[in-house]
Amino acid sequence: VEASIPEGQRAAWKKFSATEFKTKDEFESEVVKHIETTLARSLFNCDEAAAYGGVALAFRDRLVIEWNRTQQRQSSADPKRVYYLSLEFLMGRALDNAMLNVGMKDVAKEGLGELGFRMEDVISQERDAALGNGGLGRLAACFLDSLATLNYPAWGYALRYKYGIFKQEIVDGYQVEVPDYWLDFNPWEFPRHDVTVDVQFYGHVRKYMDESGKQISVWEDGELVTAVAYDAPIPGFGTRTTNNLRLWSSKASHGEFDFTKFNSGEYEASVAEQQRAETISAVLYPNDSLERGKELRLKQQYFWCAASLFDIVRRFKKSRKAWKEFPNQVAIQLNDTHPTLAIPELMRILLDQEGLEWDEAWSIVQKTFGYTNHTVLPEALEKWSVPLVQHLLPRHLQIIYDINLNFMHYVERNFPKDREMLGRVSIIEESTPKMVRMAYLAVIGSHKVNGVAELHSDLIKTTIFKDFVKIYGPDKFTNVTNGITPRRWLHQANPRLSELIASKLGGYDFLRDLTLLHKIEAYVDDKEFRKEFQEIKYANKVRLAKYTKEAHGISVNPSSLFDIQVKRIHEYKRQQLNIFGVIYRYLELKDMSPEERKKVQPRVSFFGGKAAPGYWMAKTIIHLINQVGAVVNNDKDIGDLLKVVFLEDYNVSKAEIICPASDISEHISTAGTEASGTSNMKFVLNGGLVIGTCDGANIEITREIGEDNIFLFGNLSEDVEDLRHAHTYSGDFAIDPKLERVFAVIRAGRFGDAAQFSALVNSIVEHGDYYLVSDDFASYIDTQKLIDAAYKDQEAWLTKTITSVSRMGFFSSDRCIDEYAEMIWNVEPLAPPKQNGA
Ligand code: GLG
Repeated sequence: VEASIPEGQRAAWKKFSATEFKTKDEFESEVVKHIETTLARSLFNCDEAAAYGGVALAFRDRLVIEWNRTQQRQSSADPKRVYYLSLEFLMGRALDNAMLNVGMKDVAKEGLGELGFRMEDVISQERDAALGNGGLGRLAACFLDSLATLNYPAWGYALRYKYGIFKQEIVDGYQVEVPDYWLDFNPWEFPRHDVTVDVQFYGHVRKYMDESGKQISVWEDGELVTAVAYDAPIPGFGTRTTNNLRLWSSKASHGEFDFTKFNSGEYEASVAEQQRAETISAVLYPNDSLERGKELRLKQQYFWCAASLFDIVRRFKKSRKAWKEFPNQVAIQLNDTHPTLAIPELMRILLDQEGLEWDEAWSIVQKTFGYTNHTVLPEALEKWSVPLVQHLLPRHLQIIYDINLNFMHYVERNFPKDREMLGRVSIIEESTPKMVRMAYLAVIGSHKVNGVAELHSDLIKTTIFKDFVKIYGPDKFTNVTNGITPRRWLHQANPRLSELIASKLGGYDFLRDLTLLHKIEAYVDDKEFRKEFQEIKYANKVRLAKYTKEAHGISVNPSSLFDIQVKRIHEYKRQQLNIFGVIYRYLELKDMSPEERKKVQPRVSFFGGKAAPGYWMAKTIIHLINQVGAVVNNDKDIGDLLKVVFLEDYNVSKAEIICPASDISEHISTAGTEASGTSNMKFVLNGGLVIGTCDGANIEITREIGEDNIFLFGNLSEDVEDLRHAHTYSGDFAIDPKLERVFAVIRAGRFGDAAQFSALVNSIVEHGDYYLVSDDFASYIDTQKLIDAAYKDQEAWLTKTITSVSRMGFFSSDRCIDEYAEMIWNVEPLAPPKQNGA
């Protein structure tokens, strides 16, 4: 790599090179310097927010030093790199993570104390970076943590949304969305005003023959929007590798605004173009597992893919290797179909700009991409209308048609007898208007396709991609079961449990190799260990109870059984099943005599999660939960026996408080609908048990921890189709009598105006109960009773939780990343040198 400082001056440079703080005093000196200079505050006006700023900047300096070294090391070694393209990265807070990964938190805590601040207060000043909706975005964030920790040369690429996922407020029991402007102070990002890409939209394609008779396509007369890079350092745990997350921000391409218009008095018109351009990266679409075909969304996708690909190709070209080497230098993973336009975009670059022949370009493309599918729900499968793609990306539509034509020929040759197959697998759906099926394009343009848990990966092969398994053979399809980073979801969220484990295992190696957890199973009968383990769970419940009181004014008893369901609100995840079960429990309590009530296991039912703003049924479910809470929590007969809490604005930093505090968490999706789920892993790793259906990763959790340690219920995925069919056609579909009782009190207005809940009830009673709430209700209630009984035997319960924790090693995202690296990316780690100094 060329250095910009001449040989003769490098000694001086090196002498003054930035260094990391090493002691408490050095830390304090940097914090004070940043507060006084970078933030222009003083001894007299330093509040907790400013203290957060000072600490964040001090740690940021450390990260930047290692980040620069890592980037330089990767530039000179020039190994194969991984590029993880994800429209969402749900990062949460960065400071605590930086301190833990860098390993200086204790020093900082002491130093901060000397300056007059408490570490917890300072940490909680930070806003969540909430550039994601739910599981898919958080998975991407866990993957970045693992990639850095395992020393893989890897980049994340996404958009720098001005507004992340909205903040949820509950007003009179209803969800209200409030914009999340999170950038007013974000010390973790670095604008790279020198790293820009002009991205084209609209226009048309001109074709001509060159002298050699070759067809040339020129995409011209479009509109340009500039992408500006913003970089964020991603530190690994216990390693100096610090990778890069690059976020693109959009701005108008020629100057700031139109001066001719400005000078002629058309002030508003003069800034219109600028605003139009900035709109592209303005806001994250707040839908989880739902796609709605809006032009701005397609613009976001192309803008991000084009900028990222330009950047990746630019980096590749620096190495001056032949094009056929591209797949040996570059692995691109498509996180869902959102970045699928990267496939025709790379084709366009190779064909139109680099002059490669189709076959060579296509072979490079297929070897470069891998595609991860995250759902089989039909409403989540992306399709874009052909006229829209034609209008916005005319050249890409031609390339997609050419890809499809070649593919159709291939299918025709290989399956001459199955004429229907062509229509079924075509990238273009012959509807009105015609639609581009993005998932098919992603499958055809990639060398590997993976699902995110075993059941899910099997299901995609027998449902949405069945024909493609025939066409390509089964080896193109694989599974990588999801995982979570134990740094954030154990060490950071539950420091006391992490410390207890470390005390038994002789250190924190388990945070880098989570399978070492199996060694704590030896302590399952150790009195001292059991006592501490139980105390830690209790303390975590106290912490959540305290939060519940502060945030919602609801007092809950930490000795109650804490039952938690936190995730996006969606009919397939069945929060309605949970709340109907709560109502049923309430009715049973009301029926009891005071004597009988004394024998009941007290319980708190916690809910949390956002509904997509346009998802009316999900909003109704939130409303019902809050209405039930209002009745139950104020019923003198009930007291502590049952409480219902809706935790407002569920997000990553709240999950860090919530996940360690469960006795039971609920993962109760209709079998076959939840691809994996990842909060199930977080709850079990923190010593909670699960009530769940045989769905997603619940199945593998059961395999790992043993079926005695999980409460499974409900119909199996192989029976779902028949049940649905019977609901609609057999005529004798009867609602479960216990559920009927619940509906009767809702209809009677026990939880407020019944009309508000009629669509929810009718979706089950009259419209076929697509999510099998009634079919699973009895088995759900019975299983909840088993849980109450099991919880009475605290010793047996404790044994189950300790055993489960010790068997969760498989669910580290480090294991996932090693599997991707080996099966899909073919990349090797690039470890930092042992000695300091790059
Ligand atoms: C998905 C699924 C989840 C899955 C997550 C990460 O719904 O089951 O755990 O991604 O793979 N669309 C999603 O958020």
